[in-house]
Amino acid sequence: MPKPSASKAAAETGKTRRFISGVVEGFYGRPWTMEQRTELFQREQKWGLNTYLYAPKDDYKHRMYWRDLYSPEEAEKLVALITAAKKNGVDFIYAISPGLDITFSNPKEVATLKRKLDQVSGFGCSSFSLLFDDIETEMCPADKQAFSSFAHAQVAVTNEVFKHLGQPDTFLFCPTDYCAAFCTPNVSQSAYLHTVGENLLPGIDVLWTGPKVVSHHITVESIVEVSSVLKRAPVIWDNIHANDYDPQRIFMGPYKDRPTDLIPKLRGVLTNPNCEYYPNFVAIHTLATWCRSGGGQRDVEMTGDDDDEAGSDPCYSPRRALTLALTDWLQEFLSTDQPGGPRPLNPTHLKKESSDEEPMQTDVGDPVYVPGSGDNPLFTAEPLTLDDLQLLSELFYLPYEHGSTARTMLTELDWLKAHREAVGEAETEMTAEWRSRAKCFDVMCVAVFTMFNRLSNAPNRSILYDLYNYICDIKSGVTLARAYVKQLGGQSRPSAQVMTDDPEPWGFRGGLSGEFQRMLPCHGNRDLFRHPPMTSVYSIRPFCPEDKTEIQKIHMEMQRGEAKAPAAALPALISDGLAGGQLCPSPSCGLVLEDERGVCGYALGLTDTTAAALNNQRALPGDFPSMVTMQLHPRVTDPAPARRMIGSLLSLMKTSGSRGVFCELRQGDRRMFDFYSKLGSFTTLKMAGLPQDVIAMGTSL
Ligand code: GDL
Repeated sequence: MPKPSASKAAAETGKTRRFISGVVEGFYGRPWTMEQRTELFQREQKWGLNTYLYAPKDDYKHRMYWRDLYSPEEAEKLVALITAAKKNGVDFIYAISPGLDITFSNPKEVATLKRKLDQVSGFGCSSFSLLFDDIETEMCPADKQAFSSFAHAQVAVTNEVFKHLGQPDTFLFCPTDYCAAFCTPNVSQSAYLHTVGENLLPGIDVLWTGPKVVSHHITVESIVEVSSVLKRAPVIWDNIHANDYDPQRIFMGPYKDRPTDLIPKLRGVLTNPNCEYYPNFVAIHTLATWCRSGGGQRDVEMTGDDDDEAGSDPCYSPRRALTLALTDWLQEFLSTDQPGGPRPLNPTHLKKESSDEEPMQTDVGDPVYVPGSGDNPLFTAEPLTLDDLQLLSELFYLPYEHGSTARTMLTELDWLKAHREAVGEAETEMTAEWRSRAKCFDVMCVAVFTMFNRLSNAPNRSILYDLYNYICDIKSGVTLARAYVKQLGGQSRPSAQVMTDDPEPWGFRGGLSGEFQRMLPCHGNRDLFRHPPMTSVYSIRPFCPEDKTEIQKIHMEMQRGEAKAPAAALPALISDGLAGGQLCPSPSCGLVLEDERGVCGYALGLTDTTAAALNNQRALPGDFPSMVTMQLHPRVTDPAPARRMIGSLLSLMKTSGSRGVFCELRQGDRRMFDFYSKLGSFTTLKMAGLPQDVIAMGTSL
């Protein structure tokens, strides 16, 4: 017998329902353990969060095998979990995702769904959710006959299940169009959302991720708009800290870019954070701070200040919320989490003293080894500091933003590169400013290594192990950058480990996926770090025959510029045929650079130059059977897109089987000569038959 709806009762008595706040375990990949979830409930209670939505995408019986009932062993664990949630004042919402293969119009399917939820209800669970995210939107023939749209099918089943369960106080529905970017043509005109808004029973709340799947900002206006279509305030499913889409990223920056003015306009916020449980301390702690800051009252502690971005929130400062979180997290790092693990670090243990004091007794009664005067001193590490955690958070900040130290490191590396290039290859004397900034960069790199060492020695191993891959990765990246700056400053030879012909496997960073990315013409276009403001936005795309005229124009214009005399006076290059349109680039070996005005550069390659070289009476240099030619319109003053374009072309040529490429340059073309010289990999070649004022340069691939 369905019991009366508590939410309806609340609505009738005018009682406001509590703001839903907490965590959704809704990511792809390895679900959290029961122990981690139980610990999460304790944290939620401590920090004032009230909800946990159970929705692990890769838990068999949540999605793929949603029809299957839980075994007695599984049931026992779920009962314990639901009990633990209750004990900690956390509302446990059980979600199920039947959308992969349910036939909405088949009563047997609906009965199966009810049976499954009845089983979970029997475990003591009283809050439920039906999720229809990330599924095929095409209905099967039977459903097409029964329902006028996909939204109607979902709403009919959801309403029926909601009623079957006695109209629970908390019942959430995740639509298939769960963010503005998925709505056609937009939120206010989305037929799907209108159907949901008009037909879903009022006691059911709707999940929404904001403008995008991972929303950078969520504005009050956007929520007002979607609420009017849905006819209810949504519960935000926030993917700001989710990292299941990129194995190299993890997010430990503060909850951010959601004004606290949103709170009265929302039904709740649930964060779907990183797959790794322990590094979510910051994500959940700062969300809790944000939720507490939303009473409309200025909190002196939390008020944004000059250090926060312009237009900062009067009630919430991400910077301060982060410091609060990191201060608490530090205590956890410093406490041993497993028997037999290292003792909590105590600064007095750190002195490398040899003494003839009595050995100290440990908990288990083993004598502590104290090295004698001639012995090796004990390995010691300084304890982790708040500054280390601050740095960790800044290196792994947020999906659309690096933390301030990370930004400074990128800016400095960029400056050091650009200014070393400006000085020129021949000059070895660097300016005092360059040296001093290189030194500061080095200090920043060392701080990363120190942080790595202290983290690796932290007594809490569970947190460390969750972070390990990420901190190793950043350590390697910073090591490479540091070596590169030293090389630029003439302090070391080109990084031996990286440039060798026979690298260790860590020389092939990123594996196959890395290779795919480097091969794509747009590789590098999507860096989170923006270079100093540029006036143009460039894109690189594959060459097509229609580009020939524009390429010829740039080619002719540059020739005129070089010669300051009629083109006929210039020595002929093999590549003139490529740029002039008489020769075609080899398949997939042509790229075109465009800005807002159109084609502004090209890079073309010929994998086998034998015939073309013969026509020009040249003898090909043995190891360089292929040729490239590249040119940029003078309006392109930024060297970065050109570097990206030649990098991509070389990758494409390598994939096409080339082992070495050369290019020919007229001596008047200083610009391209400087460009190739600064790339580092091209060197001048000897080539028989070369006209006097033509230079050949080449690189192995
Ligand atoms: C999604 C998925 C979620 C995933 C997230 C980030 C929702 C409603 N669904 O689209 O399971 O973790 O992206 O990759 O967000």
